[in-house]
Order: sequence, then C-alpha cells, then structure tokens
Amino acid sequence: MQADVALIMGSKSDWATMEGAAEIMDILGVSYHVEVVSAHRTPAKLAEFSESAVENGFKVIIGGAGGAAHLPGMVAAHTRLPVLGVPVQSKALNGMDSLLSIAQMPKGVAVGTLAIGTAGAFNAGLLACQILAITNPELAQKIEDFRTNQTETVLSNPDPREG
Ligand code: RP5
Repeated sequence: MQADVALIMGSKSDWATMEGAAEIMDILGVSYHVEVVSAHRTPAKLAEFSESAVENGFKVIIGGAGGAAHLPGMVAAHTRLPVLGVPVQSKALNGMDSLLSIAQMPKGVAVGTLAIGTAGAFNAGLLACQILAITNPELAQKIEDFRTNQTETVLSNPDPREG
C-alpha cells in the first residue's frame, strides 16, 4: 500500500519514542510506512530510500535518531520532500547531542527540527498531518476537531489537584 508519510528511524531502540508519531497519524487517519534506516549502519540504504521517496509516493518524511543523529539531515540531502527531524533522548547526553546534530543544518538543506523525545515525535506526526491537510479539507477538519477537543479537555478540568 502506498503511504503518504515515511516514518523512519536509526534503530529499533528508537521505536519507543517514535511510536508517538504513529499514534497521532492513526488518530487522524493518515497512512504511513515504518522502517529502520540508519545513516551510519546502512548508509547505502538511506541514500536509496531517500532518492526514491518521491517516486514511491511519499509526501513527508519523519526521521528520528539519537546521539550523532545524522539521519534526518542525510535524508534531506537526498530528497526535496519536507523532512521532519526528531531528536531521540540519548542516555549519555539526554538528547542535546541529538538535538544539535539535527537542528544545525547548513544553509540550503532544510530539516524541520522538533523537540527532544516523545513530545517531539508526537508533534512530528501532527505536523506531517498539518502539511498534508493543506490540500486535504477532510484531514484539515479532523485536525480542527482534535484541537477543539484538546482545548475543551483542558478547560473542563482546570483544577491541578484533580486527575
Ligand atoms: C542512533 O544511535 C539511533 O538512532 C539510536 O538512537 C542510537 C542508538 O542505537 P542502538 O545502539 O540502540 O541501536 O543511530
């Protein structure tokens, strides 16, 4: 099946973080393909995957990686599709290494960098949906409903002592 979003990551160990992107895409009904594609351990696969991403029908790529997190930047170097980078929280440096590796791209090759960890992964999925919603009114309405729901949930239970 053709998917709109490629959800790729450097290692299986990244899935615990990156599944948040899948969660919101499931909620909003956006199709995605999940695969481990490592910039360092499978560099030829990364180049092939990125170069064929347009012809394979992807519209947005989400890349998650930790530590020396070169995956999103190297994917962006090989495709014109928008790439959203998620810094996975590393053990040694708490994800600061991942964040800086992903954010500090050179002028001319863009990666949209999200927050470190699970919030970043969820928001990468949400942002991918928002990008797709530019040309998809039905998806746009689902995002409006999600936001309204979220706001109402906070407004209807403002006491921090209650669960
Ligand atoms: C990165 O190294 C991966 O994205 C992962 O966050 C980190 C550790 O990978 P594993 O050693 O757990 O496979 O390439």
